[in-house]
Amino acid sequence: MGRLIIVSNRVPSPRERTQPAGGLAVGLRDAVRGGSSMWFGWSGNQAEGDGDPEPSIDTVEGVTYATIDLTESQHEGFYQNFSNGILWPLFHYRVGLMNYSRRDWQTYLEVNALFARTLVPLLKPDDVIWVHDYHLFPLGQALRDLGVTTRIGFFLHIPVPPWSLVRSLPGAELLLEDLQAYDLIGVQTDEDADNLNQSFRVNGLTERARAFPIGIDPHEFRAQAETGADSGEAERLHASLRGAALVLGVDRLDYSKGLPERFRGYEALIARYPEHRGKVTFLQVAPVSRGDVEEYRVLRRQLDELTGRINGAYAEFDWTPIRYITRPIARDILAGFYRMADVALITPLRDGMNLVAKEYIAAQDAESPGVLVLSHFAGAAPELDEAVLVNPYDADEIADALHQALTMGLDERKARWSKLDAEVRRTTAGSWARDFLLALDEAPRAPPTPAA
Ligand code: GDG
Repeated sequence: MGRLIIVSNRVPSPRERTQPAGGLAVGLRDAVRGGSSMWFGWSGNQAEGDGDPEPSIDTVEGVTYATIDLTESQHEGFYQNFSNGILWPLFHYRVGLMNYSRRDWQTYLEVNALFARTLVPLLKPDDVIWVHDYHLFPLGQALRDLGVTTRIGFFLHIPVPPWSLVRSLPGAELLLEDLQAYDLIGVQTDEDADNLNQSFRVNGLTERARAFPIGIDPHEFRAQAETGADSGEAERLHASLRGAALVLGVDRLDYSKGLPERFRGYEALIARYPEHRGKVTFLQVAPVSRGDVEEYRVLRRQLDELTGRINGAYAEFDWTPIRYITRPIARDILAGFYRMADVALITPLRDGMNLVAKEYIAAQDAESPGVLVLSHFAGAAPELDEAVLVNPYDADEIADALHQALTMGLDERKARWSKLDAEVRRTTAGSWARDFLLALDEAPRAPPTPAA
């Protein structure tokens, strides 16, 4: 067996205790454990000179971490502008937020070529390469152009819209052609696979997409939640609620997560069901993400305003309807909060999967589990269909779902939760990686690259 080479834009620093919020790092950390593997990507640091950077290499607990620095203009064009300002909104069905520029597209291609040039000297002939996410669509082709013939798989963590939307990206056909260099393309749901295969088909390309829904490590998360629920922080949170029910939201501060719509849904609950006033508290944890992209700054201002307005209108001198935190919270404490929460309110407008939904289920106490209110548009919804599913655009539907969740009897909570828990245990981070890599091993090989 050759090594497993994971490539992603950001490589989490193995020596840092606090890991950044974000689903990709969480899923992959579990995948690289055990076996011989290398994780390659951007260090998060700024390069000084203009020449190709030297990778820095660090081996921790059997995993080799090889990272390169990027210059400020590479980071801006490749990561901030093209990946997060163009591809992210487009793939989340938000074409109107896409800020297209040819120059950024060029930088995106150049950085992918740079990743390929610096990775190739580190490769061995029987390595298996697994590339992750939209930052690196063209990497497989760039590696093939440099003569790499081993298996290369790709996994896309975000949703895939139909071709009628994808085609709004100038040059979308070129990206699809580049994707043909991968032997297998994994996406989160059947809908995503159908959409991507449709894009391949209408462009006369081979259908290579298959659904591999990502999971978590439920045993580890449950243990963290049990420890976290006994922490001083959980005790303080509990005491501060003074008997009120806890509704919890946890998301990176991102416009795909439906936060303003969610706040309005919660407002509709306390407006239309006055019996919950003073009896419920909504805690939203939303660590700031991509704060240097304009749309994210706009969203933050909007949420600041909404929170202030709703609290101003409904608070009592001894009750605050919404508690809103934009700093990250340590993972084990957060897990404890999940366990304490009576309801998790997870209402993205679009989401590749949404690991928070799975973590919430894993964290529950089987004797008195909480209720998951989940958007139809999360990739997790087809698997977690025993949740109370909502259309996140309808504030009144969110309010009704919250009321249903807050008043649900123990028997129904247990019945729903045990089915959800079985789903969360069925596809874990480990089984996801194994299933993908097995399928990659068996996939028909991508056709050889035509001579340049
Ligand atoms: C992308 C796709 C897909 C959140 N706040 C804090 C914190 N988190 C952790 C959560 C969870 C992770 O970050 C978020 O994962 P999600 O899956 O919910 O969302 P994205 O970051 O958008 O991830 C997504 C995922 O990739 C995997 O394929 O599911 O659809 O968008 O683990 O717990 N962690 C800590 N403090 C926080 O305040 N420590």
